[in-house]
Amino acid sequence: MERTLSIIKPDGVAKGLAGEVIGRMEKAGIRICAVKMLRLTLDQAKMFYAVHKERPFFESVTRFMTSGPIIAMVLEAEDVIKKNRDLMGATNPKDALPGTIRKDFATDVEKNVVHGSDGPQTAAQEIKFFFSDLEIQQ
Ligand code: IDP
Ligand code: MG
Repeated sequence: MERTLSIIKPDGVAKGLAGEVIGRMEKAGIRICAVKMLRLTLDQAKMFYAVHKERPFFESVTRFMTSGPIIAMVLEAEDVIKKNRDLMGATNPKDALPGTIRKDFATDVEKNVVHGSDGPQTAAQEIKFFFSDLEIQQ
């Protein structure tokens, strides 16, 4: 069993897509073992996206991530990092496959509805960023 961190970003929450996104995950056999809604501060958003701090979109994406509440979740399944990335689709909705969350609902390359960890190490790091062990259902 593998775990990953998923976020329904401020645009996804504002558009009322929480149920749709979670439904797609559950239909794919993914178990949700932790969930919380919160609003990031700018400092927290910059910490979360620190890996992108030299990129031209860093200021904009961190501001966007603080623009409203988000829903952070820990997902569990076999090969869930890849399963979740497949459900999400490519970063830019223009490149995303039909039937993916981003193809169906993203506004643009920044406001793309969902986040998903991209590897085992980032998954562990990102889960820890949002959740303590006590908040995750075994
Ligand atoms: P990912 O979310 O598919 O893993 P990353 O490259 O890790 O994509 O980028 C993190 C987030 O930064 C993206 O989901 C998106 O919100 C934003 N982003 C990425 N590339 C661009 C860009 O070229 N312009 C604006 N925002 C971007
Ligand atoms: Mg990424």
